[in-house]
Amino acid sequence: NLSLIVKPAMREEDLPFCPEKSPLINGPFRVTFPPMLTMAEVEQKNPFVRAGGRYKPPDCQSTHRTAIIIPHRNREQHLKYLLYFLHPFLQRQQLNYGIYIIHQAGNYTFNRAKLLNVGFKEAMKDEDWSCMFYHDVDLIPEDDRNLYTCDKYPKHASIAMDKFGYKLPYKTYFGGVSALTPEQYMKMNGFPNNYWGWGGEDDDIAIRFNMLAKTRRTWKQDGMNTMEYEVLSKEFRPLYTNITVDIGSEK
Ligand code: NGS
Repeated sequence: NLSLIVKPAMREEDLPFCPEKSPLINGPFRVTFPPMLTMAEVEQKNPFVRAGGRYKPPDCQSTHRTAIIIPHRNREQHLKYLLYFLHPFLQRQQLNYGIYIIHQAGNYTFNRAKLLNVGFKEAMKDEDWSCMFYHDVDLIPEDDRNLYTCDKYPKHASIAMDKFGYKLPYKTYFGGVSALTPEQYMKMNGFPNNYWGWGGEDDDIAIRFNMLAKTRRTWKQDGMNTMEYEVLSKEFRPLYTNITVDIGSEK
């Protein structure tokens, strides 16, 4: 005798809220890179991630809607390993999340901060995200108590990195991984668009909080209100949304 009971799918609004602290959080974990890993294997290991790299906890309503914005060009290996660790990490935190890769088209000088601005604007068209994580492609979190949620103040998440001996390189360092709410972000006119090539943009961003030095004169004229770009494609890949963008070049 077999009976099959088909449970109707729970509507999201009927689910209980997720607990304040996720029971799935374990603390530190060892980051080792499985050799020969393929993107297909990363997909197989993440069966609950939906197209565009979107996820919601199946059994509770998350109060956090976090978008991860990752500037990218020609770093396929880094991206694959980051996704391999990041998806399970975010799921253990019971977040409603989406991962966005902002791919700079062409061969002009890379511009990290402008790509982050594009990521913010494009991601907000998809969903009313409550928190944005601005994330380098070559950084992997090592402890899931480092919550990918936003706070009352802008937050610097990469406060201890292996290449800096697990310390900050300098006190005001704001590079690597940082998090702001959309309100915080718009209040500071987003990030600067005019740092082409390596370095400086994160220091400019940090200074926007207290409006010191050069950015005191420039932040209102250089940011979300002056940004020009053209989206060339937007693809909903299994593990991330891929936005390819032409951001121009240094004048
Ligand atoms: C500073 C850069 C930052 C950079 C930091 C760490 O000097 O953009 O080094 O760099 N500031 C300027 O160039 C003004 S790192 O060691 O990660 O290569 O994030």
